[in-house]
Amino acid sequence: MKRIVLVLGDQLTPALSSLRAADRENDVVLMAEVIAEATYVRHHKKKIVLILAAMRHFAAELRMSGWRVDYVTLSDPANSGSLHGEVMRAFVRHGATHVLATEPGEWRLMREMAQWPSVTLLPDDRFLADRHGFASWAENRRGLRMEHFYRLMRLKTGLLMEGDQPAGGRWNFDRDNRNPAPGALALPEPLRFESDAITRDVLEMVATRFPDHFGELNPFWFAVTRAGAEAAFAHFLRHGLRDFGRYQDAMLRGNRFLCHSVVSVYLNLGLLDPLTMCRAVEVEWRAGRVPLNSAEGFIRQVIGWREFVRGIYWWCGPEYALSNALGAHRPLPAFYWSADTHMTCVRACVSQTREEAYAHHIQRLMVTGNFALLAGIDPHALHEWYLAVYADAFEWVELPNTIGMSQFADGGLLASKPYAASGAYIHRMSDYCEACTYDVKAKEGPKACPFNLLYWHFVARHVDRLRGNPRMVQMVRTWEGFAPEKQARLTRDAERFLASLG
Ligand code: FAD
Ligand code: DLZ
Ligand code: SF4
Repeated sequence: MKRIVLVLGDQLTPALSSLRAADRENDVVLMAEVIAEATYVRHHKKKIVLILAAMRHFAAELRMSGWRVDYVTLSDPANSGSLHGEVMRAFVRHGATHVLATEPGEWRLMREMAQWPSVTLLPDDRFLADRHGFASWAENRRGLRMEHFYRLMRLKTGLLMEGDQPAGGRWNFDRDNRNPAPGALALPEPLRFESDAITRDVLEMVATRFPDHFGELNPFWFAVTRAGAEAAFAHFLRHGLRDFGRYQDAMLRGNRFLCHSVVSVYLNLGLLDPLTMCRAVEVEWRAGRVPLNSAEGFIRQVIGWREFVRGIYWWCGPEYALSNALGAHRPLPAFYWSADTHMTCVRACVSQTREEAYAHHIQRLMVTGNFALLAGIDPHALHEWYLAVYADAFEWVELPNTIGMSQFADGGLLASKPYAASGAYIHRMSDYCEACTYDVKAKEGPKACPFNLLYWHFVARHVDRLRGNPRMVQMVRTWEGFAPEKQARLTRDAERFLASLG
């Protein structure tokens, strides 16, 4: 029986489970650029280029290694516009009757593909923790904490272990990782790549077909091949990893990447392998080239957070996307698209997102995420924003980060407390406030930093819920200790600001 092996845009891995199970002699690999996948949210232009250019390069690599690949471009006049339509057309072209595929990374497609008439879906085993293993771990626990899960992953992989003990005597070195940034000049930059003819074709096509999508197309400098992604990661190992831990939480107007690896874009497409990366990081530490806090910090993000959020995504089911435990319903302010705001921190993060389709974790969590949390923005609208604007955004990783970590919309399933902070946090970790119309030190009045005003408004809105959280109860007591006139002034100023959001 001849089969169609459907390989999706974020499955660009030669050892993918579907390719391992396929027969190179008889089966046909199908890769299809379809409008439905480019528009289920209106992805950033750079994200579309990254994915389609990487798909085209991967198809060429598969052909080189002996696969028969049927590649449908977006500009093919017969393109049906959907993955299902393309599979049906491929059945006819190749006389095939069955599809073999690795499970997709989204409930939306998972549910759709499971309905296809003749399909085999294989687990996506490019992760350390399989979905069912995570579910049995999660089901037997009262609370889900990344830190507990992470220790299991350390034990499972042996990464940074001395026997059954963590290297350096601690599992987590985060307390060494909270330095503000040094001068921008001391920092490395990610490796940038020239576009070849294949990528230039995609750039041209995206410019023509998606002119209204958010984001700048040029300069486009992401790698679009495995070799490129590996070079980008090797560059990070050499130049970024040493200070990765120390400056992980810092933000600077003059440097968008600091010591971050900027590899999620490659990892999430399948161009890099998480365990291989972490082993390479461990080698750097064992060779004495990088400190343990950096190596451990990086490894924790990859085998801890990345795996943990994926486990939560599949375990919680499709309804997780609708969580709204804090009852937040304010529409997403227009400046999330335009960057047109006097808040320098938000302006910097949104402008950078528009230009790069990238912002690092603290920019996502403590600036755009924190603002939305404090202002009570509808978490689903925010989720669609994050899914659209970042080149590394796929729902299995984006959704739990947004709904759970950033918005506390799952009521504390993923995070032990809301990541809510006043302007003081942003001031400590960045140089944004120095260039802001607002005064980060002002707590009230027209010049007061909106994060300060909204922080108390947030506490006041959720007094009952926050009182039950040992990590937030002090903030509730502080609010309740304010004189009624002060509470009224803060509430009035915050509401005036919220009304100005439109
Ligand atoms: P580095 O700081 O260099 O970290 C190394 C790697 O660790 C990353 O490449 C990534 O694979 C992994 N990692 C770090 N933190 C996380 C995390 N919280 N969850 C999962 N993996 C993590 N990450 C995505 O890959 N896709 C998303 O769509 C995404 N959406 C997010 C939305 C919000 C609201 C927040 C707060 C975080 C989101 N993250 C997402 C997590 C994190 O911000 C990015 O992984 C990181 O910024 C990618 O940049 P980097 O490769 O330079 O990461
Ligand atoms: C994100 C994306 C885009 C923009 N385009 C395509 C495409 O044309 N063809 C394809 O197979 N995949 C694409 N993708 C990735 C899918 O949306 C992704 O596989 C699902 O979101 C599951 O993670
Ligand atoms: Fe952001 Fe407030 Fe600082 Fe301005 S003063 S940059 S709004 S934190």
